[in-house]
Amino acid sequence: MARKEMIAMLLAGGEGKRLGVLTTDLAKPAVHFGGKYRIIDFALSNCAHSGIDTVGVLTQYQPLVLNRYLGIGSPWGLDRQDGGMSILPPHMKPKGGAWYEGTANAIYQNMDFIDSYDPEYVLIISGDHIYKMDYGQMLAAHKRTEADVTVAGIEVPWKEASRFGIMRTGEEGRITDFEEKPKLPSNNLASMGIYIFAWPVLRQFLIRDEGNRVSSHDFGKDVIPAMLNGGVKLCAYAFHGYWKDVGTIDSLWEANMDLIAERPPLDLFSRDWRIYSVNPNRPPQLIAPQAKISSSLVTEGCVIEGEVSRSVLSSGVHIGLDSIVVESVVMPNAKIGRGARLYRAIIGEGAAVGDGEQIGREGDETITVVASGERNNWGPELKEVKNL
Ligand code: ADQ
Ligand code: ADP
Repeated sequence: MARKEMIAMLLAGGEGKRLGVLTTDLAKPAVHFGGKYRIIDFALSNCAHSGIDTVGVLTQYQPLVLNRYLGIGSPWGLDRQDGGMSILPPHMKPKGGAWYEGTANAIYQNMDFIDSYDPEYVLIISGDHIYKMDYGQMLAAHKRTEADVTVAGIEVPWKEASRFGIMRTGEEGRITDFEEKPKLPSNNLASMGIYIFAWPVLRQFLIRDEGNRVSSHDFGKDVIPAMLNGGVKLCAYAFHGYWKDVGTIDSLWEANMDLIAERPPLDLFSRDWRIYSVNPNRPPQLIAPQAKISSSLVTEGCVIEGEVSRSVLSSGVHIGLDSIVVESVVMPNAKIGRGARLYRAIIGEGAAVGDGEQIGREGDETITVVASGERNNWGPELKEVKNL
């Protein structure tokens, strides 16, 4: 293999428990987002724009749809002989083999893959974040501070701080404290779970962590704290753009709503940082005479007969006559019956909401989720549409 200065390892194998019925048969990075994307598109597009041409994708939980979607990495410019995309599921080795335990163990089990590129740096990223980030700028900061490890950090609202790894920094951004998901956070500078490591340093600590019987083999819980205690130089890279971990129902809904805010904090329309995705190749969206649509994202293959406002519709969604859809996220090929009412709902892929059914309540803050239905059905058919 040709030598690479930096390769990326994308963690995409977690169970995504907190997304509940949306991830029972689907890995979280493959969950649909923003109408025409899947969550993993953001990290992969960032790699493409940052000039990273070698990406290992670590998969484990429910990988079927994800693998099929990633293919050979063409939308992200990763269909290449020299580097490119490699899907890395757990595998057997001469000395046995095992499922990936924590995130650090997943990387440990793929040390040979990393070694084959003899990289100076390894970028670890996650498949469940919505953001645009130039990893090249982060690498430049890593070199400037002469750190062994750089952890991307962002200030989060205090009430959310206990969902993240929380850092404190001293001079020149050097990390002095790190606590994974503290019950009582002492700061609101969160780790974004995006790390650049000097590969020899990470390699050494991964081997050490494997030998530690009480470790859960996780970056945030084990490896980063061990490095801090071991005198390794860790620096924070302050990120000031939009970043959202969409690991919970509320955050997934919020991130979708952010796209249709009056001034969207994340611009999907900018030409120079496009988010690449696999085109669903559906017919154009059809807006029937009775339909009303405002402040919404509507993807191809949708048929709209009812009223839709402040909502995000994925491809092949049918919104029936006399139905009302407000502040909702509808995944591909879901069918909303006649006269149905949706308020702050997330409707799973291929789900059917019956005629006259109501999901969520007007004025209620909570987000209601309807489980995915048949994943392979093919959206609405024209003969269902009346009065065209
Ligand atoms: P979490 O959000 O809890 O915390 P974690 O569960 O470690 O993240 O998952 C990170 C990524 O790794 C996800 O994309 C997940 O799918 C994947 N993953 C998890 N287990 C895996 C396994 N065994 N094999 C392969 N992939 C796996 C982390 C950090 C925090 C930080 C947040 C930011 O630990 O410090 O604040 O990310 O979101
Ligand atoms: P925004 O996301 O703020 O709307 P644009 O997408 O219009 O910004 O991009 C402005 C410039 O900044 C472009 O050159 C784009 O490539 C770059 N850019 C966008 N997001 C980021 C980011 N998170 N980190 C680094 N550069 C970025």
